[in-house]
Parts: sequence; structure tokens; C-alpha cells
Amino acid sequence: MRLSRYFLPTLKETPSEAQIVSHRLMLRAGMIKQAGAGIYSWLPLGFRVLKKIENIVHEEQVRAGHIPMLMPTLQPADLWRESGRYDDYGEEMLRLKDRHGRDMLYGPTNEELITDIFRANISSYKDLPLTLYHIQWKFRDEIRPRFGVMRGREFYMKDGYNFDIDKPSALHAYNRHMVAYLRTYERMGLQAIPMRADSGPIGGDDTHEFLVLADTGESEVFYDSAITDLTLGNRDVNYDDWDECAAIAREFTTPYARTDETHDPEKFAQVPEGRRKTSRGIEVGQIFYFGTKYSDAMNATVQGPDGKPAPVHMGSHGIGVSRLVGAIIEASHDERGIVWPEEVAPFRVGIVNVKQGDAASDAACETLYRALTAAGVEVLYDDREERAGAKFAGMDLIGLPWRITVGPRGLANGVVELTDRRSGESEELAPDLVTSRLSPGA
Ligand code: 5CA
Repeated sequence: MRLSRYFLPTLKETPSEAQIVSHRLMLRAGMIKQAGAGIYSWLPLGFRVLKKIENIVHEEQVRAGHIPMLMPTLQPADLWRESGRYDDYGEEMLRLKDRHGRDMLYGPTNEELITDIFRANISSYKDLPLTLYHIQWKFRDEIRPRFGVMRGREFYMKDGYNFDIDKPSALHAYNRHMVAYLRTYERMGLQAIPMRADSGPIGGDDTHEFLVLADTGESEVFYDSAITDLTLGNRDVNYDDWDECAAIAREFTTPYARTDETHDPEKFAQVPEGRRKTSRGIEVGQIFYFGTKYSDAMNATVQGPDGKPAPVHMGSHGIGVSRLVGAIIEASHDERGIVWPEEVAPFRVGIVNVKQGDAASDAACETLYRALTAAGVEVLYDDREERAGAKFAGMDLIGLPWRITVGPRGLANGVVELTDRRSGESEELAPDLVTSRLSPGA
């Protein structure tokens, strides 16, 4: 992408309405524009990151054996009357009427809709287990939308639903989601810690939230620091192996880690003193096992192995896809701007032409831009007639992992400069070497 033809409305000034760093940086980097309280347009740069995150979520769900689909944002109220949540959900639910006077709502989540799809199509235990998911916009009329996309009213969420014949099978689905989530967040360069949580309006006994530690997080968290040493890494997990998933879930949930809602000071006191930590956290996902709550209320049974109707055990599992954009920035930035982890960066590399209009510089940039693009590398080429200083500041602000600086002085010696955004380290290299260094698989 050539910056001269792109749409990247960066701001020099810090917007006064933004209280936390991720919100400030998303506005300054031209990623989002507020449309109304808690409602945002995703400008091209923000949209690229949102899609990268969405893709990782999809890949890890499919790897775990879950099936993607898409449900609508608007739902008929009747389904929610069946489950009893039409009244229970309260003011957070945005209610509306269509032209025929029918009650509708903008979905805050989808347990009812998916249970309706399930009961219309599945009648035998032989079709279980089944896990379906989608990534779709949700609306919750939050009292205090704030912190930009972190607590929006309209937000993008992955929500998945498992249907199982009994509790052990549903608990395997729970553990499988936990492993898939750990892997999802790690791929985004994040450490998200599963913490025992409260189930709120979704219901159920077993639930864990995944929290990213950050001073600006809305939840207070208490944990054994031993948990921060755990990583899933490149373990080749067999998602069909109940014992393997259960062992990983145990490994990651054994050290004490709880939010303020479930915090137990007596248990916490048993953690060795030096490892007892209190911090703030951003909730980037939550998994629930709620048994037969929805299937009972909505008459979703299947024929069991003994020929009799059997209740269906369910769970639901959410990831805050749009919130993750903010959470990643909270976890990865410096005083100059965002520092994107490679996997979610909007572009992998930026080219800065320090002397636009200089024939040799323009030609070298052009060659690099084409070679990198041909090699499948996502490049943003700053080809504007701007001061070099402004170009550097802009690149630092938007936080691409690599910057290539091209100028007449280096070119006279046959080199360009390659800079790592995270460490700030630079190296002078021949342009062809830069291309091969940044090409996939190199
Ligand atoms: N039905 C369940 C699981 S699918 C559910 O709705 N879970 S949830 O309420 O915990 O939401 C899932 C995730 O969405 C949360 O962990 C959080 O990361 C994100 N989320 C929730 N509310 C908001 C909001 N107002 N703005 C941005 N993200 C949100």
C-alpha cells in the first residue's frame, strides 16, 4: 500500500476525551472514529488489525474442531421470552419494534438463537457432540461505555456453543475451549490468564475469564505469580483427547488466580507470600458450562442411547475480538506509539523514503516495495512529500514491526537501514538482503 493513496488520518494532538493509552493511540493512529457513545467506525488501519485478530480466532477454533457459521444481529424477542431472559437481561438489552409491531432486540449474545437452531435440526444423541460458533457484532447498552473499544456498546465478539449428551462430555468441551483460547491469545503475543469467575446473566457454575494484566484493566485480580511462567507454546495438542485437554486445563488453573468477584482471601493466604500478586486485568474472553439451563427452558432434548428423551448439556464461550485490539495495545506500546506483535500488525513493514523526489531514493523504494509485495509481505510505503522526521514519527505511532529507511546517503554506499520497532535496533543492509530477510519463511 502506498501511503499517498491510502486513508490514514493520524492525529498529532492527543485527543482529550481518551482516558487510557490504547484509546488515545487508536484515535491518534487513525484506527477508529467514534460514531456515537460506545459505537465506532473501524478506519482502514484499525480494520486490518481487527481482521487479523478475527482470523487467528477462526483458525484456532477450527483447529479445535469447532464449526463456523453466522447468526444475525437482530433477533425476535419471543425466543428470549422462552428462556426467561427477555425480562432478566434488563436495560443492557437494546429493544426495538419492527413495522408490524413485533418485539425485536439487537443480540447481546446468542444462547437462545443457537438453541433454537439446534432443536429444529438435531434429534438424536448420535449427532452429538456439536460445537458451533460465529463472530458477529453484539450490542449491550452499557451504562458507562468507555475506554474506546474496550467497553463499547456495539462490539465484535466470537461466541461459541457446545451441545453434549452428558456432563463429562460437556466438561471436555469446556477444557477444549480453554486450551484453544490459551493458544489463541498466545498467538497474538498476549498472556491471558484463566481466572475463576462469576457467571452473571449467562448462568451456570463453571466459568473462567481470561485476563490480560494491565494497570488500566477494569477488574481487580489476585494471583499466584507462578501462573505467569506458564505457556502453551507449540505443544501439539490432540483436541479429541479428553485427558490431555483436562491436564492442560488443570495445569493452567491450579495456581491461584481469581477476579474480585470470586476472590477467597483464606485460599489466597496459602500462596507463598512472595508470589502473592494483586493487579488489574482486562477480560478478553470467558467460557461457561451451564448444563441444561437453556435446553430445559427451550425444550431442546435429543433421543438418548436408551431411546428416551435426554437433556442436552451446553456451554458458551466468548472472545472479545474488538476489545482485543485495545488490550494488545495496552500490553504493547511505548512513549512513541503502538508496538504491534508480528501476528496482528496491520502491515509487517513500513518503507520511509527520506527524500521523496530524489531519483535514486524513489527508484530504490519502488524496487523494494515491489519485491516485498511480490514475496507476500504486507508493506506500507510512505511515499508522501513530507519531512523525514514526520514520517518517522508516523511510523513509530502506527507501530509496524519493521521499518526500512531509504535515503541518498545510504544508497551511495549501497545500503538501506532496517529498524526493529520493538528493540529500536537498526542495521544497514543491501536492499536485496532486506527483502530476503523479511520474506515469509526467512
Ligand atoms: N455468551 C457468553 C459467551 S459466548 C458471553 O456473552 N460472554 S461474555 O459476556 O463474557 O462476553 C464475551 C467477551 O466479550 C468478554 O469476555 C469481553 O471480552 C467481550 N465484551 C463483553 N462486553 C463487552 C463490551 N461492552 N465491549 C467490548 N467487549 C465486550
